[in-house]
Amino acid sequence: STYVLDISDKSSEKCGVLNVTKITEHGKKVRKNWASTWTVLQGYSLLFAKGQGGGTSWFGGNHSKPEFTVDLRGGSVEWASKEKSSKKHVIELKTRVGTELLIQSEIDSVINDWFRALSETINTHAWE
Ligand code: I3S
Repeated sequence: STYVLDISDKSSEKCGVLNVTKITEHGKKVRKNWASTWTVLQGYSLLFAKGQGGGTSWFGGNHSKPEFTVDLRGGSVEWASKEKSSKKHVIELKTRVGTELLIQSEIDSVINDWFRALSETINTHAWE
């Protein structure tokens, strides 16, 4: 794909480095693979780009190539139960097409801000 996300775009609502893993794809359980991931919330899209060396390298440039995009429309977000992960501060994001992701940060304020932003996006947009 030649699509390049311009992270300096003023329409970017939120971005940062989070720990992310997919746990379900198209309704099927997949093996966890936690990775430090550059994450951008843009409108109702959540874009992920895996960073090298902990993710900070993405801050250096203005462009990163999204590796994975999630459409938040019709999805849901909640705090993950202890059964889903032994980590603390874990958000469980479910999409309409049956993808489930866990999103985590060790930093309370960071993950709380993301929880708020994702909830607002999911609850604010009107879906057909
Ligand atoms: O839900 P699980 O299977 O306990 O998740 C853990 C495993 O994915 C583990 O990897 P391997 O089983 O491939 O070695 C990860 O290292 C852990 O981080 C996973 O658990 P947490 O509780 O960290 O999400």
